[in-house]
Parts: sequence; structure tokens; C-alpha cells
Amino acid sequence: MLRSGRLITVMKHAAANRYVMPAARPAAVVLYQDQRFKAAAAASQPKPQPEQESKSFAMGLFKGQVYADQVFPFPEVLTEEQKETLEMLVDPTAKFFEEVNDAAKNDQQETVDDETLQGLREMGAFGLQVPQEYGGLGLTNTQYARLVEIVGAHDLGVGIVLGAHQSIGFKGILLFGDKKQKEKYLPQVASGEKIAAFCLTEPASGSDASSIRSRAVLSEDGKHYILNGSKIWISNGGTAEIFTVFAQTPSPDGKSKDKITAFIVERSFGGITNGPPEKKMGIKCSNTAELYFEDVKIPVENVLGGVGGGFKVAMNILNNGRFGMGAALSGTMRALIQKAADHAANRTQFGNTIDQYGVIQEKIARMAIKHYVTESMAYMISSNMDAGSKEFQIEAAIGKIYGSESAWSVADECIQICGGMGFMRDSGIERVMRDLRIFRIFEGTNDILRLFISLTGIQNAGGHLKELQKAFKNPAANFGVIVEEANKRAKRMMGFTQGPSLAEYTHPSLSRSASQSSKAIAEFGMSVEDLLIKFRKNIVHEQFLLWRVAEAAIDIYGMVAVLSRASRSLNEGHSTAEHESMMCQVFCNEASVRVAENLMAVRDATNLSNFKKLSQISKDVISHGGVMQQHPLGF
Ligand code: MYA
Repeated sequence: MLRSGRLITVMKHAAANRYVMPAARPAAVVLYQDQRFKAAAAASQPKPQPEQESKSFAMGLFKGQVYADQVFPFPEVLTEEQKETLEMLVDPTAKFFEEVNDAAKNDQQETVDDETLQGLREMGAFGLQVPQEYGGLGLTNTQYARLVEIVGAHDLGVGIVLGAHQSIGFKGILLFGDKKQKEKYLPQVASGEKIAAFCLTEPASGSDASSIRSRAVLSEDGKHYILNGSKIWISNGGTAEIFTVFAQTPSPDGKSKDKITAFIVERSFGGITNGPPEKKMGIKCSNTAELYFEDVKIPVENVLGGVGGGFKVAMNILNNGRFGMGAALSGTMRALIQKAADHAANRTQFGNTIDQYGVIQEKIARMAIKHYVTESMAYMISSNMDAGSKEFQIEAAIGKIYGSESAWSVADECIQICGGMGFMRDSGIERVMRDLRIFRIFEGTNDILRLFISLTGIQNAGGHLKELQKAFKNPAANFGVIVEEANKRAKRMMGFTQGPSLAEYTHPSLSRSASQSSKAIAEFGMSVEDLLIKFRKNIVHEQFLLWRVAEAAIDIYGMVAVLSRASRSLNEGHSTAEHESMMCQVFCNEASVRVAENLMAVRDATNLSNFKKLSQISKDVISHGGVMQQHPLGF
């Protein structure tokens, strides 16, 4: 509709000249009232992507197989037009966050002022992915990731205001809404006129999402659901007007168990109140509040995704939003690394700037590698989603875990490099560290997500094993499958397994990293198979083992993501290719050792006995209500 080259030229010009600060008027209003952001995005509506068969790399991994489509070559999905649009949006977004938004002030005042919110609205920041027909910018996941990176680099608190609104708050309407629901609600939320929130967590239901107790029952006339219950720690809970609420609903036949249903709920329906803003360690400018629903009358048309389909709706919303966290945190890390590098290059101690000392060099290099892995994962996932992949839940969980843990470590090392200065509030790093802490907890704790990764993958691999068992029952009909399996096992028994070759996908100079990855993939598949054979269904109870399997999966996905990206840079002769190649090699060298250790730990008798002891130590501490041993002084 608005894709003409002329418009793009005009917008480029506008974007290049947009930041002029007249003295007398409020900056945000002057800068963004012209709606140039929206017009720029209008130039590149996402093109419908062809559906493709889902071949999740991570799912394949659990069978020791390489589904290469999603990972090699490093996916590139943006059209030239989409890239141009994005380029036009990047600079003004960064300028807004550098010159209008004040992260320290937001943190201190524990709110975002109206002028800043208005600036964000006028930029279209509340409806980045809402299709333009409903008033949004209609960005793809990859375009969204790039802008979210900028938010993460400057103000994670504002990131949560925006993210809780669109990454989860109204994402359900985008993913599952019918035409009427979309027409009614998307324009209101895309403009930022109404804020949205995602209401799942309850006092007795955190990680165990399906145990929620809020309940909605159909009214006698069948026109409404009547909702009662409460939710806690709801981001935007005190400011939102539109809620995606999950509640138990009776089964239509009245005989089977309640099932979760998702509802679009308006504050204006009445019966909704909220508690005061929670006092938090970080992301203080975002509102977090308890919500109470008392006989809230929800029209039946506001059921989202079908009666009883709410758990699936919730999981899909969360899966769908997780890549955004990796992207945002990649931006946070980039900003922290810049601070650390600046300090290290300018701080002189013992006669040299500290960047010349090996200890500091190792810290900076490790920070850069963690960032490289996080960034590679985030864009690999967003690109796969844009390419039409439907099965990315394991990858999304991996990206969230790796990004949130890496960002925490990068912030910690940034403070360490900056020394006393880093500890001072003025440096701004302590705020980032406080803000970061929650990222390992919300949107699925990293611990629960590790179990999710292992169990989802193992369940899938279990299906594969069952198919093999069937094949062996009818050898004549399945001769090919059986020969292949027999070969695999014979090689394995003789210790010849090198894993599926990745050489055809990777740059020759990274052949060592490629073979490390292949070997890790093969060993991983075998370990999963061993676990399945040993524990069968009871594997679900083996959390010490599942955790290590997930650790290995995270490392392998990281290896493949950087191997693919560095290969692309080498093949295309990027100016940073050698630097990337070194980061890839160091990561693969170290990750392959970690993978081997983690897989060994699930088999090795010493570790297994350690797990038993760890379990007992924990029980002792719990039964004692704290540390158990006698004090060294005896009293
Ligand atoms: S919002 C609250 C976040 N809460 C959670 O994340 C809850 C975590 N818990 C869970 O996810 C589930 O309860 C788990 C499963 C995983 C533990 N995808 O028997 P089951 C299927 C697809 O295993 P359970 C917040 O924090 C499964 O295959 N399917 O279930 C605010 C099975 O299917 P079937 C899934 O043991 C943050 C069925 O469901 C998934 O009860 C604010 C039952 O499975 C899945 N994931 O529990 C953030 N899981 O029956 C702001 C399960 O067919 C955003 N299944 O076999 C910030 C963004 C960044 C900034 C942006 C700036 C702009």
C-alpha cells in the first residue's frame, strides 16, 4: 500500500533531519507529534511468509539429529525494504532514549512521566507488531528485536512497560483473536491509549501455571462469564485497561475437570481493583500490582482461543514473547560492554591503562563472547519465527535463559572492571544490575525453563524411540531404517561416532568448531537415549539429570548459532569476520568441554552419588530450618 521507493526516500530524509530541539516546547511532544515513525513503518508492511514444515533444530538435537534448515546458513529474513525501514527507525529511537527518556529519573521516581509516555505513543512504540490495518507499525519479529535492543540498552524499566503491554499483554489478541476482537481491541492498545497486561500468576500459582484458582462460570442466560479471583505481580497491573486473564472454567458437560480459558477483560467491565504499586528491587518505573476480580461480567465474545484452550494460549504467548527478552538483553550487554571498555581504556593503574592487563582482557573478551552468543541466538530465533516456523519453544526458552544469565554476568563484570566507580549509583550500572535480576525469574524462571527444555525434547525423542521399536517389530517393511540404526549403534559401540557432519555448512577455517559441535550433538542424542532407556517415564522426576541435559542443550544451541553466524561473516568477508571467528572458536572450545562434562555427569557414578548426597543435604537443611552443622566455636 505504502511501499513506494519515493516514500522511503522521503522518510529517510525525515529520519535524518528529525532531531531538532526547539527550546520552548516539551521535547517529546515536538519530536514525535508528526507521526513519522508510523509513516516510516508503513513503508514496509511485513510480507506474508510461506508456511514451512517445522524442523526445530533443538527438537532434532534430542534425537542426535541435525535439522539444519533453521540454523545453516545464518537466517536472513529481512527484505531490502524492511531493512531500510528499520534503519530509519533505529537512530530516532536511540535518540529518544538518549535525549528524552531519563532512566535514572524513572528509577528514582518509580514511574515514567507522562511526557515520555506520550513520546513513546507518538513513536508507535506501543504497537510495534500490530498490523497497520489496526493502527500499529506492523513490524516483523526481527524488526521488533532490533528496536527492543535499543530499549534494553537504555532503560529496562521502560522495556517492561512496553514489553508487558505488547510482548504478552495483548499478544494473545494478535495470535488468537478473532476478527471482531482484533478490530475492537488492537487499535486501542496499538496507539498506547489503553495499556494491556497479562494476568496469569496467582498467590498459589507461579511456575505451576495450570494450578490457577481464579474461576469464571457462565451466567444463566449464557451471555457472560462471571469471573472471581486474584492475580499477583502483574506488570502494568495498576495502569492497564485491557487484560488477558486466565481462569478455570467448568467443562461444558459439567462432568470433567475445570479447564483454563483465556479472556479479554476490560477494566470498564467493573469489579476490578488493584493493589498499590509493589516496591521492587529493580525495573522500578514499571508498575507491578495485585489485581482482584469480583463478579466481573465478561461477555462470551471475549473468550480468547476457545473455551478450555487457555493453557495453550498462555504458553504460546509466553513462547512467542521470549525472543524479545534475548534481544533486549543483548542491547543491555552492548551498552555495558561499551562502559567497561571505555573505563578499561582510560583508567591507569601501576603505570598502564588497565585494558593492558590479562585479567581485564579476559573479562572484556568473555563479556563480548556472551553478548555475541546472545545476539546470535536472539536473531536466529526471531528470523525463524518470521520465516514461519511454528515449533521454536525450546529455542525461545534457551535464548531467554542464556540472555538473562549472560546479561547478569556481564553487568557484574562491568562493575568489577569499573571497581569502586561501578558500585556508585552515578555510574548507572547498579541500576542496570538491579533491573536485570528479575529477568532470570519472570516469563518462566530459568530453572523451570531448563526442565521444560529437557522434558519437551526428551518427550519428543521418546516418540522417535517408539517409532524405532515399531520398525523392529516389522523388519521386512522397515529394512532401511533398521540398517541405518544398526550402523549407528555399531559405530557407537566401537567409539567411532563423530556425529553428523556440519562441514558442508560451515567455513573451512572453523572446521574444529564444527567437529566439536557435531560430536556434542551426537553425544547428546546418545545420552538422551540412554536416559530414556534407563528411566522411561520416571525421567520426569530426575531433576538433577534434567538440569544438566538442559545445560548441554543450551551450550550446543549456542555453539551452532555462533558457528553459523561466524561462518556467514567469513564467507561474506565482513570486516569483523576474524574477530567473530575467534569468539566462535573460544566459545566452541569451552562449550564442548562443558557439554561433555554435563553429559558425563548424568552417567558417572560419582556424580550420581553426589546428587543423592545433595538431595540429602538439602533435606537436612530444610528439616533444621537453616544451616545444620555445629558452629566451629561450639556455641
Ligand atoms: S508472566 C508469568 C510467567 N509464567 C510462566 O512463565 C509460567 C511458567 N510455567 C510454565 O510455563 C508451565 O506451567 C510449565 C508446564 C512449562 C511448567 N509451549 O503437563 P505439562 C504443553 C507449548 O508439562 P505443566 C511474567 O512473568 C505440553 O506439551 N506447549 O504442563 C511477566 C503439554 O501438551 P500435551 C507447552 O506441568 C513477565 C501440555 O502443555 C508449553 O502444568 C513480564 C501440558 O504440559 C510451552 N511452553 O506446566 C515480562 N508448556 O498435553 C515482560 C507446556 O499436548 C516482557 N506445554 O502433551 C519483557 C520483554 C522484553 C522487553 C521488551 C521491550 C519492548
